[in-house]
Amino acid sequence: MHNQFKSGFVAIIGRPNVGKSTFMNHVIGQKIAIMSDKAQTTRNKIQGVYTDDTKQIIFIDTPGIHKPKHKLGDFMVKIAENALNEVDAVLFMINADEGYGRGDQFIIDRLETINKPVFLVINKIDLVHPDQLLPLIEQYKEKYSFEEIIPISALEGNNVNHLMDVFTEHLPEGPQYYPEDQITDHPERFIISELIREKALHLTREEVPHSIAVIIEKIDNRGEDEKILVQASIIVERKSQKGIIIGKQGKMLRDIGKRARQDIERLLGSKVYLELWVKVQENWRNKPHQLFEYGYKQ
Ligand code: GDP
Ligand code: MG
Ligand code: K
Repeated sequence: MHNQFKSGFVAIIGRPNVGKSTFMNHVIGQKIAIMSDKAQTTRNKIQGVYTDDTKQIIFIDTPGIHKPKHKLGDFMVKIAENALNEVDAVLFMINADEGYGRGDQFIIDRLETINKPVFLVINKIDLVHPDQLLPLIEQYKEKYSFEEIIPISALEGNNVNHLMDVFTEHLPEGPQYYPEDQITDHPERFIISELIREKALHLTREEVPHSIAVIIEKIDNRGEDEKILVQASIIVERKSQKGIIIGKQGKMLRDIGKRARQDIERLLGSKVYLELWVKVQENWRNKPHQLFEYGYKQ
């Protein structure tokens, strides 16, 4: 019998310079843009998509998992935690050549709030003597209950295929979400959708449930006045929720739009036209993959 195709979302987290980009480059190839390599400041959501005959893995970056540095920081941490709860597996990468650090503790604290398989990836084993590895493994084992601990060298490619096999076993059967040649998504898409969603939840004082979704329909540069056009739909499950979000004479929706626009302008560093619609779509949550519906749609 033919094996079922597997697909899933995998977050790669870890302190700067542990080798996350090197790993991505090894797995996905040179095609991946190194623009995602701005360490703390990157807000990229999808880092890369790996596809072969048996599986598709969408690698996700969760910038907010690091200590907050700027104003959007706390919010980023929140969405990073949300994002981690929606992926199928988490790869927590550390550097074999360094000990346990405070940055790692911050990340492990975040991991305590999720219930997804977390794999500890000990990278750069080419830099250490094998005898150094065991104490490091013991140390991290005490900190968190990892699904498995896998040493690799992303630079030399050692054990990388094994790592791919190990976490793929934990991925669900699923469709191919992206075309084979898809390498990266529009980097800001996800953050923008989450900013709008947050404003909607906040301003309606959470009268609408957290299940609302925001789909970014379009992000477009408008030549003339250098503003960026963002068109988005807020998806609710019931007509009554649509009424709450639109508000009296549209006031609520205007407020949501105004606040969201200010944050998006800060995010993109540009003036923005934000156009919002509200759509009722019953049972949207029963679609194949929640994360996919949250704004990853092409
Ligand atoms: P990121 O910040 O986590 O994305 O880390 P990078 O992928 O940018 O890697 C940081 C540095 O570590 C670069 O100079 C890489 O060449 C180096 N590096 C990454 N993986 C390995 C490895 O397995 N072995 C060695 N020796 N160096 C590595
Ligand atoms: Mg990097
Ligand atoms: K990054």
